[in-house]
Amino acid sequence: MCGSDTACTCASSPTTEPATSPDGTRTVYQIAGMTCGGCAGRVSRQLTDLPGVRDVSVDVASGAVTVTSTERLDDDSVAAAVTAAGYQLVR
Ligand SMILES: [Cu+2]
Repeated sequence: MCGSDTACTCASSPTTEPATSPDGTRTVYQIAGMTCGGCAGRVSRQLTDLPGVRDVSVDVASGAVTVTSTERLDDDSVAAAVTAAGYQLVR
């Protein structure tokens, strides 16, 4: 990528962020249709209602929704919650 064979630092560096942390499992979902903070709020509320969910963080610009839960969530449950909010889970 950077044109240098030696001492290249642009190669992919190892991910230091663990998939699971002591406070739960973090999963990033891609959701289509969100355009503003109101959308984010609706999605966030629906997902927060799912059993085991501890935290929901929505990035409207990219459509990425990070869900922290005590255990791994069922994709269908997440999709249903997103649909209930009026949006679509991309998978
Ligand atoms: Cu909106």
